[in-house]
Order: sequence, then C-alpha cells, then structure tokens
Amino acid sequence: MIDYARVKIKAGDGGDGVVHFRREKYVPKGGPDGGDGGRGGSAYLVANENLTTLMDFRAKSVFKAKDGEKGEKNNRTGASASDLYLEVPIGTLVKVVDRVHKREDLVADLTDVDEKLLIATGGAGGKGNFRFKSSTNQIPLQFTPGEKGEEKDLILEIKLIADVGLIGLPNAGKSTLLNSLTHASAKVGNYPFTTIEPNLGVMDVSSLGVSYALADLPGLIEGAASGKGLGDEFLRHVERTRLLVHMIDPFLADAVKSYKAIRKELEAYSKELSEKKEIVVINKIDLSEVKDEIPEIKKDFKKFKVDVLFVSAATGEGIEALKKKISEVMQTIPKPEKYKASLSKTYTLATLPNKRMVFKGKPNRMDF
Ligand SMILES: Nc1nc2c(ncn2[C@@H]2O[C@H](COP(=O)(O)OP(=O)(O)OP(=O)(O)O)[C@@H](O)[C@H]2O)c(=O)[nH]1
Ligand SMILES: [Mg+2]
Repeated sequence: MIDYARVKIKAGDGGDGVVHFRREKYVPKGGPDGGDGGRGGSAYLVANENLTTLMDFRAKSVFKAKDGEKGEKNNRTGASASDLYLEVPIGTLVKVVDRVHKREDLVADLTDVDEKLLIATGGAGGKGNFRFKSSTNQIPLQFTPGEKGEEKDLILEIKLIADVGLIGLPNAGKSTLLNSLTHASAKVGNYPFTTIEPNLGVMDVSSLGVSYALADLPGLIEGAASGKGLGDEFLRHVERTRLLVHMIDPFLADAVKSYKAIRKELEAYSKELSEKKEIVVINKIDLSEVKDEIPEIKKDFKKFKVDVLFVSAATGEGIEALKKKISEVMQTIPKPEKYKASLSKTYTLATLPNKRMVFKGKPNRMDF
C-alpha cells in the first residue's frame, strides 16, 4: 500500500565565498578577487498525472538538491545548482512535520496537473573576499560560508480524486461496470473482494465533450464504517468523489436490504458522505431471475423515493442510459474545493483525516 510516505527533503547549501588575490605578472600585490558562492538548488514537489503511487518515496527517503559551487577567482560567482523537482501523483496531500511542536501541518493539496510546491529553499551563496575590500581593509581575508539549504520532514499521502465512485457490496459487478463504462481492464472475479485497491478509468462523453474519472472501489460490507472487512479506508476514497454510483446485485441478496446496508455505512462514516448525490443501479438484468423481478424492485424502491436504473454490466444493456444519467447529474455538481492550504498558514491535524488510504492501478487518463 504505497499511498503514504515519510521523507526528508533538503535544499542545496549555498557555495562558500572564497579568499583569493590576483597574482599577475609585474603586479606584486594584486587586489582581492575571491568571488561569491553560487546558490543551492531549491526542492519542489510537482503533481504528475501519470503517477499513481508514492513508490519512489518508499525506496529512498532522503532527497537532496545539489549544493551551489564555491566562488572563483577573478570575482567569478560559483555556479548555482539546478532545482530539484520531485514528482508526486495528483491528489497528494503534503504535511510538514514540526518536531519542535510535535505537530504535523497540512501545507498543500496537489490536485492540479503540474501544480508545483516549493518545499525547501536553496541556501544563498557566501561572500568572497572581494566584497570585504575597503580603504581600511586592503587585504581582506574574510569570506562568508554559503547558507544552509532548508530541510523539511514531510509526510506524503494520496487521497484519491475521482469524479464518480462506484460503490456496493462485494461481487455486485462494480469492476465489470468500470470496464464497460471506460477503457479500464479491472480484474473481475466471481468471489467477494476481488478488488482490494481502487481502479480508475476515464469515461468519455463525446456528445458533451467531457470526460469523467471513475473509481471502482473495493466492496463495502456491514460494519465497514467501524473497520470491518477492508474497512473504512475505502470509505475514505469515496470522500473525494463527487457522485456515487451505487451498484446492487439483486441475485445475491434482497435489493432493498443490500441498498440499506450500504447506506447505513455511508451515514455512519460521515454526514458529508451520506449527502453525496447517488445513482442507484441494479445490475445483472441479463439473468432471467433478475429480469423477472424488475417491476417488483422498482416498486420497492419507489416506496422510499429512490429511482433506480437497470443494467447488465456484462452484456452492456442499459449502459448507455446509465452513462447519460451520470453525465447529466455530474453537470449539476460543483467541483469540490481543495483542502485550504498554504505554506504560510499552519493547520493542526486534529481536524484532518489522518489515516492512510490505498490507491493503485493505472489511470488511462486523469483530467479534472
Ligand atoms: N450475469 C452477470 N454477471 C455479472 C454482471 N456483472 C458482473 N457479473 C459477474 O459478477 C461477478 C463479480 O463481478 P465484479 O465486477 O468482480 O464485482 P465487484 O463488485 O467488482 O466485486 P468485488 O471487487 O469483489 O467487490 C463476476 O463473476 C462477474 O462476471 C452482469 O451484468 N451479469
Ligand atoms: Mg471489483
């Protein structure tokens, strides 16, 4: 589960200033000409749409930008080091560990492609002895060392971002649906918990010229909100989706009962989650047992004012209508706000989710 990493990031130190005197033929006492040191490289995080895990930050935990070069003779400033850009997946939360106050401060939520965050500023170069020359200091031996580059201990955490979350009991056909709505090829299996980490896919709605990122999530079971089954980690994924597609397999268990079981978990997890818009989808209508039940199921859901769509993720029946419905509803949901974050402000973790989540799988594309 490479969704979490602790790393130390260090900017480069500035190069030292140098002490040097001109030595020229026929000029016995050349003046001071020691140049300044170059600036150390700064370190940035950059959000990259093609990455999905923090694996690179697990293999290595200290990242350092290059130091500036020291000054040179002839008043030449040493070369500045290039900056270090560390790529992280979109949806990475960045926390700075404050050891002194024993606190973790959320400083950024990298949600946009190529979004850049300055983590540690490179140290300025030191002064060469040329700078210390004055009428009373003709032969200056002073110089200053380069400043140290900043150093930060970070916690990186991915919080999946998708427009639509596919939820439901295990085996309902969520992965099959993802595959039929997008070009994803999520693993499908006739047993519960085939999916243990979210799968992503992009659904193109060419008639509207838009596309939505869909996340197929592991199955939820009763008690998930309090950690049962694969636990509440999966509800956490759902937090950053805008719309839920709730899939039900009426062949497996009574449709209304299944529906209620999942709703209960959403409500137990958070008010925000339970208030998300939802499209309820009854799957597997290619099975005659299910087809025969359609009028009955419709009636049952009508009792508590829930509209349902009927599909077969396997044969594609009803999928176009579902696609249309998803894009219609999506048009009515505003884009979510970012975690309010900036480097100048600090936030205590008390109000923030602090558990890890799981996120793996290659997105075909992620446009938000
Ligand atoms: N007959 C029929 N079977 C389906 C349909 N959709 C999915 N299945 C089957 O149902 C089983 C479970 O499908 P998955 O897509 O893996 O279900 P899931 O909800 O992703 O399951 P988990 O990842 O385990 O939670 C597989 O055997 C699928 O082939 C459908 O529309 N009709
Ligand atoms: Mg699955």
